[in-house]
Amino acid sequence: MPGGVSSPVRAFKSVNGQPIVFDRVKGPYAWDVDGNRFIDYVGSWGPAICGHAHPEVITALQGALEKGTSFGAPCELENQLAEMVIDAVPSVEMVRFVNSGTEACMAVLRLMRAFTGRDKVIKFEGCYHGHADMFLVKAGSGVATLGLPDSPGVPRSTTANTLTAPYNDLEAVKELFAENPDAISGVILEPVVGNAGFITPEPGFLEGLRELTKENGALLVFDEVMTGFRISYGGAQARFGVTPDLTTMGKVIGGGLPVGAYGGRAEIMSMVAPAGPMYQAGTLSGNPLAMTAGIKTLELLRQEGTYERLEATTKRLISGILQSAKEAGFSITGSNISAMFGFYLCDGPVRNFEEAKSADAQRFGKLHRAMLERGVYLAPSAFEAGFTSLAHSEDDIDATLKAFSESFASID
Ligand code: KE4
Repeated sequence: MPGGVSSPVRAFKSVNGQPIVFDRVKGPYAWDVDGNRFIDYVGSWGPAICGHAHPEVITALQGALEKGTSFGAPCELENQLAEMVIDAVPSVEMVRFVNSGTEACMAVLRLMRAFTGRDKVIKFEGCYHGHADMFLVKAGSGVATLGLPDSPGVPRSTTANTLTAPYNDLEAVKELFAENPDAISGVILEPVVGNAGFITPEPGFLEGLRELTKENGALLVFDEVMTGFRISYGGAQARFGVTPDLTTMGKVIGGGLPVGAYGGRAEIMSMVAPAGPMYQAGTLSGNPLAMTAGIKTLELLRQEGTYERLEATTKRLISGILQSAKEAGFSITGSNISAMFGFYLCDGPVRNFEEAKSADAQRFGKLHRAMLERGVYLAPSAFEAGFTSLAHSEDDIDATLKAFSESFASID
């Protein structure tokens, strides 16, 4: 297995460490094969928002297993999850399930082009939309972590239609539209960036993109694979009150099983085969196991008080992290929105990828190792966000903050 992992960011390369091999997870915890327990703030990169292996999700899956693992035919469950997504996410009138966020983003780009008849797309530096060729341009997450701004194997002809701008820079987007009249199918972005560390949209940025795309006959697409059902039950679009034309989702809606989805205005989604001519398909799309895990997870999330609780837990965590860093004399900037948080070891503010790269990645590596030694598992990269869950207790947060305080005091 290349690098000994199934996904690059797990290799701990950017924190100069050896990956931890997990044996099992439960609630906020992970245990490695040597029996060491960690308080987990990666949560399988987002899906474990209710806590790992939630008993109600496991029970629902056990029931579904008895009826088979994959049908390759329509099933009631996919309609049930589709209705829950449509009811929750403001932009979604129609939805198609796939098996990963990458698939969802690949399909949504094809749909943007099919609907507008235009080939170019605007993405933002540091945003990551999966590993499809046309998105591997100044991407975030593992691409940034491994310093692969343009991966080998991606033809220039493919990325020639991918235009990039700095995040939070409306003027740069305006210029791209002016330089490429009637040629840009749309703008795709993480409405809250979790793949360049944690970068929030400045006031007016999302609203400005909504206006600019409308003025130019282009589509606005929110990649909510990470923010969906995490920033709020309706995603970032509900929280910020900006409705895109199309949305991609993943992670949480699979409840820990492989699921991605793309959806949006029925007028656009009706182009997707077999309703329309735009082809996209998948053997395991909508499979009953993944649908079952997703349905149960959303049922748990839509309960009263869920997001207030996630906000309180995460606010206490990030506030404590900032305080312990400052007490140790470190420069730090950071924040949270609901159950997503991040910090940079620099003065800040961090408004885009260039500023994120100015943070002290070496020192982050030392902090990451010090925290592992104290039983806390942070994302193994300065270019990732952190994730809390409904399972992280007050005691877990206390223990985490104690580990941060000791770790900051122990590194230089
Ligand atoms: P997947 O193909 O990994 O399911 O989704 C791709 C994707 C698309 N869009 C956004 C906003 C995403 O965050 C992701 C995947 N996120 C990374 C974590 N930063 C997945 C972890 C990994 O690559 O191992």
